[in-house]
Amino acid sequence: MLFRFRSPADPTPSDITPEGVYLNRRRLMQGAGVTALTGLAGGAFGLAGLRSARAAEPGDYAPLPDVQPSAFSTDEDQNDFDDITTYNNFYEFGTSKDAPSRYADQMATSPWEIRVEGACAKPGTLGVADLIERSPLEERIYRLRCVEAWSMVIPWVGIPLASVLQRFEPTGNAKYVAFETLEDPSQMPGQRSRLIDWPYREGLRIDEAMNPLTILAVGLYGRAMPNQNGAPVRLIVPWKYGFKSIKSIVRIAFTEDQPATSWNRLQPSEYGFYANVNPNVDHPRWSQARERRIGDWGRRDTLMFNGYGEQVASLYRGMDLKANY
Ligand SMILES: Nc1nc2c(c(=O)[nH]1)N[C@H]1C(S)=C(S)[C@@H](COP(=O)(O)O)O[C@H]1N2
Ligand SMILES: [Mo]
Repeated sequence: MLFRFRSPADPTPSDITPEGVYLNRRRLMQGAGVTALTGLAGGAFGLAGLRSARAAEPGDYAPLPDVQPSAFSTDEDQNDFDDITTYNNFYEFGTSKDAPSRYADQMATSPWEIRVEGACAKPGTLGVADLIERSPLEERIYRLRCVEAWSMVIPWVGIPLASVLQRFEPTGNAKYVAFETLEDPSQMPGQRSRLIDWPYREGLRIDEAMNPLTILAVGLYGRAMPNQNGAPVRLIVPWKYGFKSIKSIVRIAFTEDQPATSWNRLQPSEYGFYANVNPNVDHPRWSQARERRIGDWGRRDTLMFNGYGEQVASLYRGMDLKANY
């Protein structure tokens, strides 16, 4: 079910300006706005690109074989397939929540390779078909908490990121891991508008990347990943705000220095590098204390580290989480 109702307790759209609207406004102030806005609303997509939303069905996606359950999964109610595949953030396809489900089928996801390079002994490429075929797949039913104060519970299918990274033998200089999404405006109409300095970039400290909770997800609900959710392979870091979980990855690099990340670069006072879910540290424009689970009426308390503190709190011992937001 697509969420269409707002409880009176919800922040209004003006409380939580979707990142893209904020950016359009910023560009307006820079004098480039008219082009940016019209580009996004019509021109960039073109009439032929205007599609009606069609609910995806699990049966549209290939089943993934031998998916094992995980002790890290939550037993909370899972969001419907329909919610998970029609209420998305994937700015490469537009800034509205339904744009990815309308436009992401323009992206070709097979064959797909990820370049892995930087501070490692064995740089190379990772073929995604091969990765899926040869890796033990796990179901990880995780909470995903968006910085916009909504959340979902999603049954991902994935592979621990650590097991993938280790194949490339990171060296002692590998202090961070940087990730990049595909950049191809011919397949990603949102990239024809310069909302973000494409490609979308994210990064983790190496110990965060190696934490057993961190996965590369290749599907959901036991099936291949829908394009709007980041096919064919995306990151999932469940204790961090959703924007860290970068989609449709084509490059992974081990780095010595903290890599530049898209949201941090756009608005450093609002989006930190760490972006750990933290109900005690408000976003400058709204509270992070509570959240709306998509599909629910009311709101619930947001949990420290999105409820994954037992696994990850030790990563941040001694750090000031107000300064390192
Ligand atoms: N490349 C890319 N990755 C991205 C985004 C994006 O716009 N582009 N949005 C992020 C945000 S803000 C969220 S909340 C999650 C949403 O994932 P979902 O649509 O699968 O629920 O993806 C993240 N990964
Ligand atoms: Mo998000």
